[in-house]
Amino acid sequence: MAQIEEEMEKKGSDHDHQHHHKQHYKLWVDDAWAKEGHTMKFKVHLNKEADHDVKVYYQTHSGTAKGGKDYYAEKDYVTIEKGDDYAYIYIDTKDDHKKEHKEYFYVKIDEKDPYVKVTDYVGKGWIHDNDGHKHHEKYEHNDEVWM
Ligand SMILES: [Ca+2]
Ligand SMILES: [Ca+2]
Repeated sequence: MAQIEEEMEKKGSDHDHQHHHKQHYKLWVDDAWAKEGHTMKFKVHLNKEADHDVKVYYQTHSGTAKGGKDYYAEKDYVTIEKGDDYAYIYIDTKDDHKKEHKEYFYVKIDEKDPYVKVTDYVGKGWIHDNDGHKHHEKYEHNDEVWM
């Protein structure tokens, strides 16, 4: 028991010490995926609840998926509100009616808030094509193709 109490006291004093300064945060962004034509949701995390509104600046970067062709390129910011520890970045993908492989693009976080340290600033977003299946269905419904 005495040991635990001692331990708690130690933690308590560390905690007090931190409160002499403004809190600092770690921030990271998850990967994401969406069906073509749907909205991609990238989750942005803080390691603890924000004590002020944290603005997160981001922009999209093309991979095999190209801005304007496969998704709508963005340069914007999202706010993690005071009391929250996450927010979502929404990027719309484009339905192009072409049969394709899975394509990807990125969102990259710019470090702008002085109390935030970004530990993973790249989210990779996969677009799952929705045109292959239709093509396949056409064959299934037309037996003559197979004869
Ligand atoms: Ca596409
Ligand atoms: Ca497509």
